[in-house]
Amino acid sequence: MNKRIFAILSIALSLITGTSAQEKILWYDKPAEKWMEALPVGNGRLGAMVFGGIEKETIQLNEESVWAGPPVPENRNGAWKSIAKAQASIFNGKYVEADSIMQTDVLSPRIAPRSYQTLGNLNMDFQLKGEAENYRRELDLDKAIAKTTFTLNGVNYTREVFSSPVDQVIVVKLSADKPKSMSVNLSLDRPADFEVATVGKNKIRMWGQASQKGKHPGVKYEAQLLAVPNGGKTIAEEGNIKVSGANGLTLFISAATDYNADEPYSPLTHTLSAVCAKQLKAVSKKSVEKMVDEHQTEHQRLFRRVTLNLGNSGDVNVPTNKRLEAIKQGADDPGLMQLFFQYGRYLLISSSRPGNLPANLQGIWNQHLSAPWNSDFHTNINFQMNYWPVEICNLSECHEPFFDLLEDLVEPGSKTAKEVYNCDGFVVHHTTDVWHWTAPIGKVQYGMWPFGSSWCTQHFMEHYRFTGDKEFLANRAYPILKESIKFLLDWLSVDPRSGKLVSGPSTSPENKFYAPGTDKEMVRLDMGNAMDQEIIWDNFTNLLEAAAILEIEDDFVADVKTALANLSLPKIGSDGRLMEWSQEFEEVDAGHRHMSHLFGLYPGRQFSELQTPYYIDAINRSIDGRLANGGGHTGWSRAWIINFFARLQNPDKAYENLKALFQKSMADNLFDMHPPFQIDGNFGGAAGMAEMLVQSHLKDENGETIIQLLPALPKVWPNGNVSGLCTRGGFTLDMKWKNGNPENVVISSKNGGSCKIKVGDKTISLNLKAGEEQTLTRF
Ligand code: FUC
Repeated sequence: MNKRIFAILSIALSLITGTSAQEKILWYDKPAEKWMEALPVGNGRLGAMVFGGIEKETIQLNEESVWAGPPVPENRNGAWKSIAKAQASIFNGKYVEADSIMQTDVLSPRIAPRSYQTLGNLNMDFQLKGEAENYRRELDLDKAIAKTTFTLNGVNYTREVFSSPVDQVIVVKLSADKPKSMSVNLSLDRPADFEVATVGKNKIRMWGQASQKGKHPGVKYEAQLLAVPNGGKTIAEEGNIKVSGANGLTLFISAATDYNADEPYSPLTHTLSAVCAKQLKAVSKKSVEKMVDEHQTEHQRLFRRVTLNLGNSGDVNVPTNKRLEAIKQGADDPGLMQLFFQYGRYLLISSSRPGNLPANLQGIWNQHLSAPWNSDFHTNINFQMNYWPVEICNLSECHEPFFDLLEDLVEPGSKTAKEVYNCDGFVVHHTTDVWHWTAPIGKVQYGMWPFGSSWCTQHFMEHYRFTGDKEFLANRAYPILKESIKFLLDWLSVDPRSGKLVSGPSTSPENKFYAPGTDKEMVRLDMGNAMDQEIIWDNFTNLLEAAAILEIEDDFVADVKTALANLSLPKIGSDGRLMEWSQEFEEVDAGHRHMSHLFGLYPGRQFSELQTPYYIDAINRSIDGRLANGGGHTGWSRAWIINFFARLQNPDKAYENLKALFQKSMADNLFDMHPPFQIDGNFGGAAGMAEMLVQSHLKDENGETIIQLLPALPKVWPNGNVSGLCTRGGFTLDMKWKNGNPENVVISSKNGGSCKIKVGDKTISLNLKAGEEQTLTRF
C-alpha cells in the first residue's frame, strides 16, 4: 500500500474509532534517570530500554535466551515413599509432622541464583555541549518506535530506536537537521562476562558466556554493532568507534546465542559471530526506510486488531508521568487507562512472538545479572497471568511460545512425576526456567505444589475455545491435558473423613496457617486445599469437553468422569467465606497476596453469579477479607482482583482496583511493580479491562457460548467503543456504547456457530455462518 493511501486510511480509522495517534503514545519532557523511566522496544527476542539521554545516551539491551546455566534442581528419586506418611499425618490432624516430612524427604534444594541476564549496554557519548530545548522522548505504541527529539545550539536532533521482528536487529537511527552535526563515541559493555573488539572501522563485537559470579556457566552469546554514518569520519580504536562530523548515523545491533530451546543441554553449534555478521550484512543492503516500513507493517498487523476508546482521552499534551501522578492524587483519566490497555498488548507483541521464548517475569526487559526471582517462569500465577490478555485481546499467535515451553516440559515433567511421586503423566511445580527443570524445590510454602502443569494446560483449552482450531485441540490440547490428568488421577487420594478425592499434601500458594491444637505453630500443607481442587475440576471438565468434541470415548475418559463425580469441592466456612483449605484453619496472613482459592472465579469458570449463585456471597466475603487486611499489595495481586470483580460484575470495585493498580503499583514508564518491576500486572491489568467490557466463559444448558456485553462497565466510562475483542466460540466483537448501554454491536464469526448475547437481563440468540457478521442495534 502506498504511504498516502495508508495515511488516509489511518485518519479514517481514527475518525471511526474516535482515537487519535497521540493517544497511543507514552511521552516525557525529560530524559529517564532510572531504568524504570526508560521505554521498552522489542521484537519478541531482542529488547531495548531507551533512556533518551542528551549528551550521553544508554540503550540497555536484551536477548531472551541469555541465561546463566546449570546445575539446576534435581528430582529426589523415591521421595514418594514418604508421601503416604505425610498424608496420614494430615488426616490425623498432625500438620507440623506432615510439613516436616515433606520438607525433609521430598523437596530438593533450591539451586540459585541462576538468572536471565542483560545482554549489555550500547553507550553513546555525543560530543554535545549546551542547554537542550524542546526536549521530548516518546514511545509510539502503534509505530513501535521510541523517539527522542531536542534542539541544541540551533540543531534539531532526532533519535529513533526500534527492534525489528522482520530483520531481527535493533535499529538506532540518529539524525540532525544541519550537516556535520553528529559526533559520537560508541561502545558496548556488560556488567560481567564480556570481551569486546572492533572489526574494521565500523563494527564492534561483544561476546562471552553468561554466568553467575563465575558459577553456573550458561548460554554463550555474541552481540555486534554496525555503525553506518552518512559523511564525516569514522575510526575504530580499543573496542570503541568514533564518528565525527557526520550528517547522520544509523546503528544496527544483532545478537545470537547458543541456547537450544529444543534441547537446552545440547547447545547450538553455529558460529555466533557468523550469525550476527550475516544479519548485519543483510540489513546493510537495505534502506532504513524500508526496514521501518516492514517493521511497522508487521507490528501493526497484530497491534491494530484492537482499538479502544473510553470516551475521554484526557490531555495528550501532558506528559505521561504527570498524568499518572494525577491519578495517584485521585484524578480519573480514562485516556491513560486506554493507553495502559494498549501498552499491555504492545508489550505482549514485543515479548512473545511465535518461535521465541515466552514472556518471563520481566517480559524480555531486564537490566540485571541476578534479576528478582531470576526473571523466571513462575507457574503459580505470574507466568499464566502474562498470557491472560492474549486470546481476548486478539493476539492468539502470541500464545505460541507459552505452548511450546509447556510441551517442552512434558518430558522432564514425566520424569519428575515418576521419580518423585511414582505417578504417571507430567508435573511442573511453582516455577521453572529455560533449563526445563520440574522438581519441587526450596520450602514447602511455595515448592510443595504440583499444579503448575495442570494450571498451564488450561491455556491450551482456552486457545481452542477462542479460535475453534480443532487440529490444535486434537494434536496439542487434548494430549497435554491427558498427560496432566494422568498425573492428577494418580496423585489424588481418598479423604477418609469425607470419602471424596483430594489433592495433597500441598500448599495453597504461598500461604500458611496455624496448626490446630498447637501453640500457634505455622504450617503450610493440607489435603484438599481449594485451589488444587478447583484446578483439578477445571482440568477434568476441560478434558471431558475436548473428548466430546473429538468424539473420544475410552476408559481414560470414563475414569475422568468417575473421578470428577467423586472430587471434593470447595466449601463455605462458618464465617461465610469461601474456605481456602479443607478445614477452617486460623490464617496467619489474612491479607495474603495470593487469592488462590478464587481460581474458580478467574481464570477458571467454576463459580459465577449466573450458574452457581450460592458461591458468590462467600467469594465476595473472601476478597473483602483479603483487601481489608492489606491484600492486593503487589501489582499482580491487584490485577487479579480487577479480574475477580469484573467476573463478579461489580463495575465500581473493578474500577476502584484498576485505579489502585495505577496509584500503588505503577512506575513512570507504566511498567507494573511488584515492586520491583514484574510485567505480570501489565498483562493482568489489561486482561481485567477487557473482561470489564466482554465476558464469554459461560455456556448455557445446550452448550452455547454466552457472550455478556459490558458486564462491569464503570460509571467513568459511560460512552466509548472497542473493536476486535475476541470471545470464546470464535467470535469477534466491535461495540459502541452510550450512557452505559451498548448501542451498536457488530459480531462476526470465525468458524460459524451460535451464541447467546447477553446484555443485562436480555438475551439475543445468534447463529452465524463462518465469516458472517451481524449488527445489533436494539437491546
Ligand atoms: C510468586 C509471588 C511473589 C512473586 C513471585 C515471582 O511466587 O508470591 O510475590 O511475584 O511469584
